[in-house]
Amino acid sequence: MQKLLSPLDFVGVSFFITCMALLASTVFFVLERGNVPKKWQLSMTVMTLVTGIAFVHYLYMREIWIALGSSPMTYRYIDWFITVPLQIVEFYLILAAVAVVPYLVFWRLLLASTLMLVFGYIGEAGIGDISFYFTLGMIAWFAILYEIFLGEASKINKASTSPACQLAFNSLRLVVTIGWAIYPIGYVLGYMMGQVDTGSLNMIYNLADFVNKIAFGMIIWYAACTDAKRTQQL
Ligand SMILES: *C/C=C(C)/C=C/C=C(C)/C=C/C1=C(C)CCCC1(C)C
Repeated sequence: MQKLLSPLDFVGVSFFITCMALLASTVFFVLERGNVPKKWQLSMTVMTLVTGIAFVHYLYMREIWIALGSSPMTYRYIDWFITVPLQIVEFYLILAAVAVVPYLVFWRLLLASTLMLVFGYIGEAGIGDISFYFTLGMIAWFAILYEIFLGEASKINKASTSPACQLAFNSLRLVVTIGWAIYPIGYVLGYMMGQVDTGSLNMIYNLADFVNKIAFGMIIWYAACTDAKRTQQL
C-alpha cells in the first residue's frame, strides 16, 4: 500500500502546508493580476511563475518525503535555480516600471543570484571543498545586497519619485537580507557543523520558502495596490 502522511510527521506536515500555501498564492496572483496598474502586471506574472514552479516542486518533494523519509537536496536546488533568479529580477522590474534602468543592473542581479546557488550546490554536493564554495556563495549574496542597498539599483530607487516602488523595493530588500539569511545559516548548521538533522533542516527550509516566496509576492501585490489607490485619487 502507498504510504500516507502521518499527522505526527511534522516535517511532512510542513511540506504539506507550504505546498498548499504556494498553490493558494499562485491562484491569488493570477486572479489579482488584472486588478493592479498595468506597469505592475509583469511583476505579478513573474511572482505567479515563482510560486507556481515552487508548488510543483513541493508536490514532488512532499511525496518523496512521505515515501522515503528523506528529501534529496537536488530537487530543492532545481527549484531554487529557477525561482531565485526570477525573484531577484523583480528588483529590476519594479524599478523599470517607474524609471530608466540600465540592462547591466538586470544582468548583475541575475548573475550574482545564479552564482550564489552554483557555489552552494558545488559545496553541498561534495564536488568541491564545502567551506571554500560556501564562502564564494556568501560573496555572491553580498554582491546582491550591495547592489540593492548601496549600488546602482538602490540609487535608482532613491531617485524614483514613486512611493509604491520605494515601498516594494525597500521591503523586498529586507526579505532578501533577513529572510534569505535562513538558508546559509541552515547550510552551516546542517552541513558544515552537522548540528541539525536533515528532517529539521527541511522544516527550516520549508518555513523559509513560505516567507521568502509568498510574503515576497504579497509585498509586490500590496505595493501595486497602494499605487492603484494613489492613481485613482489623483
Ligand atoms: C524560494 C527560495 C529561495 C528564496 C532560496 C534562497 C536561497 C538562498 C538565499 C541561498 C543562499 C546560500 C548562500 C548565501 C551561500 C551558499 C549556500 C546557499 C546556496 C544556501
